[in-house]
Amino acid sequence: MSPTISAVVVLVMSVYQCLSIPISVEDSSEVTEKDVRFAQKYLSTLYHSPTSRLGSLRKSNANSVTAQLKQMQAFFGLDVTGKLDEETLDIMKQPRCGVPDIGEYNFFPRKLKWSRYNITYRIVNYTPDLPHADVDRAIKKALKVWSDVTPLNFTRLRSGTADIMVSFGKKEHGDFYPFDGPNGLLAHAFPPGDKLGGDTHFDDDETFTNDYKGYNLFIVAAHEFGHALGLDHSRDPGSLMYPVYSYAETSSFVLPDDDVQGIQELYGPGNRDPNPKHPITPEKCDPNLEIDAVTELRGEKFIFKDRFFWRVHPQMTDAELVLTKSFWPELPNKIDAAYEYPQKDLIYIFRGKKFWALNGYDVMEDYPKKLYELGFPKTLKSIDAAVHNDANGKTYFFTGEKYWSYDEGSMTMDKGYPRLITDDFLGIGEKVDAAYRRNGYIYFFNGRLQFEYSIWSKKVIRILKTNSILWC
Ligand SMILES: [Ca+2]
Ligand SMILES: [Ca+2]
Ligand SMILES: [Ca+2]
Ligand SMILES: [Zn+2]
Ligand SMILES: [Zn+2]
Repeated sequence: MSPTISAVVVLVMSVYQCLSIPISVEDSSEVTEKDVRFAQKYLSTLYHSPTSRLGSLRKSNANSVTAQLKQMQAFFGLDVTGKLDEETLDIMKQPRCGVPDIGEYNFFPRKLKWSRYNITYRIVNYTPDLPHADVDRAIKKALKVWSDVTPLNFTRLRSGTADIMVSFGKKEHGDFYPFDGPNGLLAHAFPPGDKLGGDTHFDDDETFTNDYKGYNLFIVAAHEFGHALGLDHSRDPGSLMYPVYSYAETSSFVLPDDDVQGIQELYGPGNRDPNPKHPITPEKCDPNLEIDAVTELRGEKFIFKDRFFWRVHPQMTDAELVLTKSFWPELPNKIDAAYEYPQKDLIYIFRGKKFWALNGYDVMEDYPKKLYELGFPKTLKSIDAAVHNDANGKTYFFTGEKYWSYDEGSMTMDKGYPRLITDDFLGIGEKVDAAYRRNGYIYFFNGRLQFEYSIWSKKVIRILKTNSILWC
């Protein structure tokens, strides 16, 4: 990418800003003037297309902004209206990578990649946020994510010019792609090539960390190196190359399958993959779909599967797939069970012997706690499912073929439990994967099936496919 092209981009951005091309706004929404300006800047930075760049210098038309907005909505799987609404703005405001989602590489019809397997890198300067050794380690580990699944080798240079020059900078930092202060854009990288090609820049107005707080340097770097090796953004919200930042457990990080496919298309597989099990993003309408846990939360349904949950609004037929850690970074990747206790506006999340109480985005103090603190035997390793019954104040916990009854009022386990599931919940099978309650029914999930169980008549009313909860 030549500096001339970059200069054109900056010029176009300023034209957009001074002409203030209107974006149509969804009528009922509470989108402000400031939001509109923000959205214009977002689109001109991240959705500029080669034609609109030059075209809009002469006759800047509102159509191209609408077209960009539609492209952005399509990229993120939103309703493609071409109008700015709150849902679209929410995504625009999430911290993300500064590399455009579309447009940037349309100049280059060929796939950009390095023509050799031995690549050098150099850490040019450091952030004050972390000790040098931590930065060195994060960068090395982030490159290893890619060399593990390809024949690529990375060698560190201490001086001179390396292929991948890694640096930290603020605002305008020498490449005509200025950073934007705290949050917003976190970093960017150039596709393989000479000079700036492969170079990777971090916005040092961010706080970079080696844990879940702030922005984890390893995660941000691993994403950027994907660009430095030739990858574009992915629409798969489970992929590393998804443009929006999300924390992932770094010690157990395994490159998702979508990214493995992408990089191996460019370089082929290596022969030293230490962990060939690369996580796949679940398909909601998979006829064999089984789920880990389900709960209501303030009227919405949260359906957990692997590292994700689907969020289903009561009036919407479209389920949004979200990484659990992007909502609650402190929670484990995968969970066993979840239930809502509306009286306290809490949901409880279970994994192994631990559980967490959550109020919206916040994890309550003193959590996680241990299962035995609820009255379970200390030997119990995990639970399968949990559901609260508003009608009698009890919460039922399912473990294998048995279930327990817990009294939320007295905060004690009821006497006489565990009992056999088949003795008290006829027709739902011998185990429960997940359960939630709604309008006098409990929905029990067991494999590919869900059972609509009437609390009053104590019997199964309907049997449905598990994926019907996702409107499939
Ligand atoms: Ca370079
Ligand atoms: Ca920033
Ligand atoms: Ca479960
Ligand atoms: Zn990116
Ligand atoms: Zn830069």
